[in-house]
Amino acid sequence: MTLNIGVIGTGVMGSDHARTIARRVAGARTAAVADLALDRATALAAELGARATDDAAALIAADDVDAVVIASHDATHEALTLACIEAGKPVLCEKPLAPTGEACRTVLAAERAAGRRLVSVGFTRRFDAANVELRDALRAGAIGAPLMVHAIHRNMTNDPTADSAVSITGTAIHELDELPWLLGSPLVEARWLAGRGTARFTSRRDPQLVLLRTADDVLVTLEVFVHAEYGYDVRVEVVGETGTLETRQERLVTRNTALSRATAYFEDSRPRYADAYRLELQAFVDGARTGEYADDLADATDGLRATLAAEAVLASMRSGDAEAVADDEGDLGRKGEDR
Ligand code: ISE
Repeated sequence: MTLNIGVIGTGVMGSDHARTIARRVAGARTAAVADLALDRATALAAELGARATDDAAALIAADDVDAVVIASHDATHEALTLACIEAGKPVLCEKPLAPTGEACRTVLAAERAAGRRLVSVGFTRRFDAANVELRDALRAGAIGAPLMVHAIHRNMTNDPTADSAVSITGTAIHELDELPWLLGSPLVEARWLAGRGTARFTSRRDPQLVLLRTADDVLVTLEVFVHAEYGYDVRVEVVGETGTLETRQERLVTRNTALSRATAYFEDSRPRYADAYRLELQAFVDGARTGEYADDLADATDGLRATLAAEAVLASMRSGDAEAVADDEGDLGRKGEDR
């Protein structure tokens, strides 16, 4: 049985997901797309043989939609995810699950009341081949115990109307999930810093530096630079007792011409993580069809933990001090087990 998926939001990520589902995910099709920009949704629907609407609630309730992907504005995630739970439809919500821990807990409570897993969260880095290889090497003891991590998250540019907090809730949120997943240890403390900012992007502090500490006392530096201009440069280095592990992934071809050697960066996350997005969507479809979800597909508890870490960073942005990351208080969702 082919899974009919409705995609809410036909912006950059939503249209990319709709096309990936339609062309590169087995066992599913893009049945409907929703966006307030109905002309944009209509054009995408025509391209994919789907139907278009400007009513997200109607799409969720529709009989020809079995599961939902939410790629609309972050502020809509909580309400739309709750509507999917109410309709009993599996949902993959783009990060963040919700802007506050309280809103994430509301989603978790609704899912628990539904009695089965329905919610997955789009922390795509878990499906990136380089990250999986690094985590496997770390788990195999390749460098001994991890001691320190240096993470870099640079965009060519980003929303010029967004404030400094969005660099955390919309960009660093990836690392706030990815790093505990890589290290197998939750984040317990955060400190936010910013120094000289670029004069070429003045709507927010840019770059920003976040210092994190895990429950295993591993220190992390996380640089977030959303108007770096030169390329989409996302990488992580783990420093261990006997060596380091680092991810690098520019384009696959290095050019050697005229006495020079050059490689190129991707423009943004879509080409850089194209296969990770496909694997994530495939994992969601497989889970929605069987009820058994891959461990690496983030659930609502993972969404809560990342948002709690983001809240600690924002608290430090306000206080200037290190701030503790709130505990998930055992709010481990339907599974009920820690990981
Ligand atoms: C965007 O929403 C993403 O998810 C990208 O991975 C991130 O690099 C970018 O900063 C975000 O705006």
